[in-house]
Amino acid sequence: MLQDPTVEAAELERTFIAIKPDGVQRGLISEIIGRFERKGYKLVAIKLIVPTKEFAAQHYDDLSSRPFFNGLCDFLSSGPVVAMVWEGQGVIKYGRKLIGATSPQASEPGTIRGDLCVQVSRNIIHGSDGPETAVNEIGLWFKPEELVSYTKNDEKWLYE
Ligand code: IDP
Ligand code: MG
Repeated sequence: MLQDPTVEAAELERTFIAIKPDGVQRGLISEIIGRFERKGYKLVAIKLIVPTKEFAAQHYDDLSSRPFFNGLCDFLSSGPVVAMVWEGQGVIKYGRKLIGATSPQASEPGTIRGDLCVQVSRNIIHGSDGPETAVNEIGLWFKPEELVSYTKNDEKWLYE
């Protein structure tokens, strides 16, 4: 079989996904995880955590000059968050497609935000927006030993 090393590397791509406090409180954990799982991505880390406001501010560091920053950090630290790492070919970019646009009003039906929420400040899910952000966010939320490498039975049916 011909092996293209770039494809192999891409399959190991990882992204950070978080179900925000509104998604947890609204009982959408399994719905959201199910969408990533059914697509064919592999869950490599997961935990339930109530972030401190300082931690939330670190996570949203790039938005610190925005008027909604304080409210956003208050909100992210207001209750349990499901922090996850998902792996798969193209998962960073396609994960964002599954999530939809930042504003649920602009998200297409069929996307997580398009189907399941209404307001930009209560948009239920976070996903890394690029390879560099993904590495940084995974490093912020997880210790290396919390990431589990394993072979999933369906990989031979998802990838040739
Ligand atoms: P993203 O979550 O789609 O990557 P970002 O622009 O990175 O969107 O913003 C981070 C989060 O900040 C959004 O998911 C949303 O919860 C919140 N946010 C973004 N824009 C606004 C706004 O105009 N008002 C209130 N909250 C906002
Ligand atoms: Mg973002």
